[in-house]
Amino acid sequence: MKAPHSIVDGVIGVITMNHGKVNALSKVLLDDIVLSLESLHSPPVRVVILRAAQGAKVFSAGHDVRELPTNGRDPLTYNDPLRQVMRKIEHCPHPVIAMIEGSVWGGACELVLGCDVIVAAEDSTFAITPAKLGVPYDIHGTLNLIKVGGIHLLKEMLFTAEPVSVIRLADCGLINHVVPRAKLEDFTMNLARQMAQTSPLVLSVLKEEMRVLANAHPLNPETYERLQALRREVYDSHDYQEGIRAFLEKRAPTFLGN
Ligand code: LCV
Repeated sequence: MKAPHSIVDGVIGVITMNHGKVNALSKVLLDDIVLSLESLHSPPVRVVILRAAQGAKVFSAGHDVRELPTNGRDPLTYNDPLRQVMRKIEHCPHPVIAMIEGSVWGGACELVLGCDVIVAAEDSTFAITPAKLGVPYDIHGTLNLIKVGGIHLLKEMLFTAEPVSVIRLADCGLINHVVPRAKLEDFTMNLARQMAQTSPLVLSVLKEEMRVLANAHPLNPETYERLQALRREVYDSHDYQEGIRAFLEKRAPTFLGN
């Protein structure tokens, strides 16, 4: 498996992403995360930790760019494997803690920011990259970014696509804790143990309550169709093809704005 899981102390489920050098979010890796989350859904598990292998330099390089379609199809739809993982995390009855070591890129930022609590090693960074790749971020993903707050910081991250230190992200409230690498595992486990001692019924109800309340943004069909049309302008563009081609050819893209 690319995302095997284990159970620590009888109640803490740990999913470890271990897929190649950079944990690119391929369908294979994301499907494995779904399977692990399903296995950890029921008692005795009370908390889940999502992590990369110990000592990782890259937590995840984001979407597997090689799997993005270049045939005019929407690259990030409802059934995209990342969307399926995000729904699993949202509907998981337990708190899901992201434990971050290394750099987090593109779609992996959404994966992490969509977890319930985030603990990061102090030298970790986050870069949200659609503008560098010419990719139309998906609607739900954009809403999820807005929901975590820090809108000015998020806009800067989206508009520059540059890595930002977790220390700055924590200062802005996007990350819960930043700790030295050597203490990351102990710190995260202790946090998980504290959560595991509380009422699992109350935690699951609170989590679902907050999910429903945070999603109370009705969109009328016309607005939704307009957003889809805006995104389509991007995935039908020269810049989308150029962004992916440049990534695969390991060169800087030449964007034309159309
Ligand atoms: C496929 C990869 C990837 C990768 N996919 O090692 O959110 S959106 O809209 O942006 C969305 C579409 C998305 O998430 O896009 C992906 C965003 N990710 C990035 O922009 C990060 C791209 N990767 C990098 O900048 C570097 O690879 C990092 C800094 C992560 C690691 O650098 P390092 O020097 O340690 P390499 O670059 O040599 O990468 C190792 C292998 O992994 C492939 C990369 O092409 C290389 O393949 P080869 O060994 O075949 O040369 N790789 C890296 N990221 N996202 N493949």
